[in-house]
Amino acid sequence: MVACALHYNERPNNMNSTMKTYITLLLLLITTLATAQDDTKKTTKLEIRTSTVCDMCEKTIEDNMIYEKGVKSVDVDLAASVIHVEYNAKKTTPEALRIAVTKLGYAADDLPGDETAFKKLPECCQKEGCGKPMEKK
Ligand SMILES: [Cu+2]
Repeated sequence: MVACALHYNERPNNMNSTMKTYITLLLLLITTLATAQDDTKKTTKLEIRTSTVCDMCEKTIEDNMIYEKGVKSVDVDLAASVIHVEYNAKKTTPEALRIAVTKLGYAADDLPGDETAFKKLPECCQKEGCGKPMEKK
C-alpha cells in the first residue's frame, strides 16, 4: 500500500516532466525550423561576365544553371552580357559556377567556353560573339 501511495504521488510529477519534454521538443523544433528558413535566405550574389547575344543563349544558361548545386536563382542580362546568380555559399563557389557556365559552351569572366559544348549549341548561338569569349576593350 505504501508503494501504491508513492506511485500516485509520482504520477503528477511524471506527467509534468513529460509535458516539459514535449514543450522542450516543440521549442526545439520551432527553433530548428526558424534556423532552416533563415539558412535559405542566406544567398550570395555573383555576376559572371559572359558571351551571350540571343534569347536562346539566355534560355540555355538559365535553364541549366538553375540545376547547378547551390544555385537559388539565375538571371541573364542580355544587354550587359552578365549572368546574375544567387547561390548558397555553403554549397558552391564562384569558381564552380563559372566552370558550370563554360561547360554549357559560354565564356565565364576570363574562362573561355567549352568548345565541344559550344558546337552543340543552337546555330544562332554559334555565330560571332555568341558563345565565344568576350573581346576585351
Ligand atoms: Cu545565342
